[in-house]
Amino acid sequence: MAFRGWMVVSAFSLVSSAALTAASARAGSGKAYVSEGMKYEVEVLLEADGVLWGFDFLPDGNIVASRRAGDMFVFDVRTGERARIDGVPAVAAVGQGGLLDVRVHPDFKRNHWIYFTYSERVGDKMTTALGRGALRGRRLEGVKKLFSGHAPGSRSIHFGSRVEFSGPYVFVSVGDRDERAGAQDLGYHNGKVMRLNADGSPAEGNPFVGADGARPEIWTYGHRNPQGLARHPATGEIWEAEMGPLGGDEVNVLKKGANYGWPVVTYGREYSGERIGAAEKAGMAQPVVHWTPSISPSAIAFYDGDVFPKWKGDLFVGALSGAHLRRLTIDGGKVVAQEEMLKDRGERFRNVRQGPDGALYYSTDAGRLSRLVPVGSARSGRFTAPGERRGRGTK
Ligand SMILES: [Ca+2]
Repeated sequence: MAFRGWMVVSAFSLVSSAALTAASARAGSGKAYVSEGMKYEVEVLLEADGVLWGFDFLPDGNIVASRRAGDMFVFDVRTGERARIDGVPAVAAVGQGGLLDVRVHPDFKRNHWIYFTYSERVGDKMTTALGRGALRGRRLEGVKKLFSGHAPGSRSIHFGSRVEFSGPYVFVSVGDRDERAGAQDLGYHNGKVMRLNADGSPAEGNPFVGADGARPEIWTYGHRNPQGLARHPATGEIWEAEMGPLGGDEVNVLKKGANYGWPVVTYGREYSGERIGAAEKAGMAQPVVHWTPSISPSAIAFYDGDVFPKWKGDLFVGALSGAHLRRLTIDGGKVVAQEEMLKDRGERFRNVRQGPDGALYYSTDAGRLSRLVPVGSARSGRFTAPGERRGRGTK
């Protein structure tokens, strides 16, 4: 496929190679999958190099995406054109670190704000940071660091992190940085989910404001490596997914000030097989669902679109080591059914989001950005959701 793309580039040198990669990939596999009686197929939109960590939708229907290696770009779904965004700060792309999540602020039309998380160097250590800039044209302007996790650590793993908006608040998750005790210590941001104002300051009403030695940004604690955050479209609750060690991956519903247990309470074990903690303890919240063996959940997303009506209310989980997209049917806050999807594709599913067109989009560690559409609509490249016009997003 790459060779064919290169050939076309030679013939039509005015068109960018990124555009051609997308256009030739769009032909898709044409393979039909079935879920809840609905036939769907995968439309590969883009093949980038390396881990496509985050992506989100701009109001004009274009997609802003982050590569863990450290760059951000805007992708035009209609033309396949990809344009690099200038002004992205340098990140520490080491181990699991790099440029991580990227989100479009709900009020982007007015403020042009893009939020992103990344691992940054602090002396000879690293930590997780949250940045914001205004996207104007193909440039991030007025970039500011809004938050930087305490304390920086020497390991290059467990940075988290996701960003989720809810009303005026910005939720950000940070991993335990492989220093377990910190997840239970309110003096550290490690192993926590923060609730911030739009400018990165601690939100009013946060549970540990004024508590001795506690970080005022903290909303919940006792997390290991949370790479999934999603606001429930009906209840407004923030749901979270985190990776356990050997087993013990979890999805949690976040409650103000709650302790999710790590490493005191976990269903996971040491890689040697030894127990780490107890399964339960009074005062520590239990997950909604947990997985042993591990599937390594990265992003999570609720589906509430009209394109796949039988998926309404379901939670999608991108699994890395599990190499599938997992669909959870939720009833009364409980997981009542699970489906492993797209297992035949052999991908590590890094991010998943519903598009403004009602299709389900995902990105992978191999750098593919794809969407699930009803069978027959991918190859035309003209998929349009019922009752919606292309490029008229709401997010
Ligand atoms: Ca837990």
